[in-house]
Amino acid sequence: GPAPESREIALDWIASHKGRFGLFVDGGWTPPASGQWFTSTNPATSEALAEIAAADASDVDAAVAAARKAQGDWATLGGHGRARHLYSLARAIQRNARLLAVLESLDNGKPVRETRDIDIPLVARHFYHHAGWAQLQGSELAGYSPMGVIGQIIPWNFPLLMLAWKIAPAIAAGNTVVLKPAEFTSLTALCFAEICKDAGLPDGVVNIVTGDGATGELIVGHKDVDKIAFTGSTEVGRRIRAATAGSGKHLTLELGGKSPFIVFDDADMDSAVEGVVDAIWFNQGQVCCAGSRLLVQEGISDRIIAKLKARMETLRLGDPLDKCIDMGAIVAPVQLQTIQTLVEKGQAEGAELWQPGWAVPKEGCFYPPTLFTNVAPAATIAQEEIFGPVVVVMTFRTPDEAIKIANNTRYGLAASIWSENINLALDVAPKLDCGVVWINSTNQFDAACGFGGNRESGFSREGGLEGMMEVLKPRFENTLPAYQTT
Ligand code: TXE
Repeated sequence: GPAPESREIALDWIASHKGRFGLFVDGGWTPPASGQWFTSTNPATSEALAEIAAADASDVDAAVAAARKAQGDWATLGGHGRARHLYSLARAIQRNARLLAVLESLDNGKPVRETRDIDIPLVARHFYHHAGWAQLQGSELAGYSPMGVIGQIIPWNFPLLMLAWKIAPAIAAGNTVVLKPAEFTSLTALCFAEICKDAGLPDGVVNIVTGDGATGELIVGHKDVDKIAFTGSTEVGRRIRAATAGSGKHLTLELGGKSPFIVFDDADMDSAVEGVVDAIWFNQGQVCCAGSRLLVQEGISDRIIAKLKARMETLRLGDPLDKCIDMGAIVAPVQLQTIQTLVEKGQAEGAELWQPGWAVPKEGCFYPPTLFTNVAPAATIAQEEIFGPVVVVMTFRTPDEAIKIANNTRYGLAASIWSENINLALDVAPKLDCGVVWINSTNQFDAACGFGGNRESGFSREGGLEGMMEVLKPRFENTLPAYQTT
C-alpha cells in the first residue's frame, strides 16, 4: 500500500490555500467575480479535494488584459532573458516533483508511478527544451515574432503535461498566456501558478483561469486573444473552429483518436503484448493516441489474444497512490458512464467482451481492462473514441488490408507497427494517414518532436521546431542590407 505520508504532501499544500483556489491573474490570486466555486474531487475515493473558482466574462477580461499588458516587456526581454525564466521554472518543477506527482494522482486518479516517472519528468523536460528555443530566437528563429496573447484550453487526461506542452513554447517565443485547465483537474495548474510566482516569472506572463466549457467559450470568443490552442474532444474542437472562423485568430487543435496497433505475424509477440498494455492501459486508456484498435495478422491472432488475456489477469488495479498498481481510477463518474455506455453498445452490436476474473474496487471510478473480439469494422466501438481501458481486436490477412482497416476511421492521430521485418514496417508507415507512427514501440514522446494529428484528430504540431512555428508569426520587415534595397 501507499506510504501514509505520501498523500499528506498534497493535502498540506491544499490546506495552505485553505482548500479554496481563486484565479491566478497578473501574478496574484483573485476570487471569481461571480462568487461561484466548484468542487474538485478525488475519483478514486469520491472525496472532495478543493473548491475551485468558476471564472466569468469579467474574470476572463481581467486575465486577457493582464496578459496583454505583460506581453510587450516579455517580448523585449529577449530570448536569452526568457530562457533564464524557463530554466528556473524547469528547476522549480523538479524541486516540487513529489508534490506535483501526488497532487496529480489525487486529482486525476492516475497511478502515482506514472506521474512520478512520466508526467512530471516530461513537464520539466518541456521547459528545459523550450528554454533552448528561446535562446535561438535571435539566430535560428530570426525573422519571427510572437503572436501576442494566446488562449489555451486543455483536457484532464495529462493535466500538467498538457499545460507544459502549451505554456513552454508559447512563453519561450515571447507570448503571454491565459490557460484554462479542465474542470476535473485544476489543481496542478494552480500549483504551477504558485511555482511561477515563487520562481520570479513576471506577473501576467502566465494567467490561470479555472472553470468549465462556458469559461472556455469566453476565452475562445475574447476579442483581444491572438491565438487559441486547444486539446480535447473532436466535438468541442469543431465548435471552437467554427467560433474562431473569420476572427483572424490563429488556431491549434489536438483532438481525439482511434489509433491502430498493427501486429504482423513475424512480430516479437511478447514485446507486442507489452506494447498493447502500454498502448491501451497506460492512464486507463484516457490517452488521445491510445492504441485502441488492435489489428492482428490472422495466423497469430489466437496466440496473441491468449497471451494478452493471461497478461490482463496479472494487471493490478486500485489505489492510484499505491506504487504497485498498474491502473488507477477513471477521471470522473461521467467519463466512467461514457465508457460503460460504449461497452454496452459494443455487446449489443455483437462483439464479444472479455475482462479478467479479478474483482474491481466497488468504491470510486474504476473500470477493468477490457478486450473485445469479433468486432465488425463499422461497429461503434471500432469507430468511436472510448477514452477508457477498452481495446477492440480485428484481424487482417495482408499488409494492404491492414492499411485499409487502419485508415478506416475519421481520426488520424497515431499508429504503432510491430514486425521484425523493418522493410515491411517502413513500407507500411507512410501509408498510414496519421501524424505519428511508432515502429516496435508506442507512446514515445519527446519535447523535441512535433506531435499532432490529421483529419478529425486536428491539425498543427506541438513540440520541437514545428511546435515553435505554431506560436510565432513571420515578421515581414526589410532586413536586407541597404545596398541590396535599391
Ligand atoms: O472533453 P472536452 P471532455 C475526448 C474523449 C472524452 C470526450 C469528452 O473521448 O470521452 O472527449 O471529454 C473545455 N469551448 N477527449 O468532455 O469537453 C473543457 O472545459 C471552449 C479526448 O472532458 O473537449 C476542457 O478544459 N472550451 C481528448 C477542455 O475543453 C470548452 C482529451 C476539454 O474538454 C468547451 C479530452 C467549449 N464549448 C477528452 N467545452 C484528447 N484528444 O486528448 C468544453 N471545453
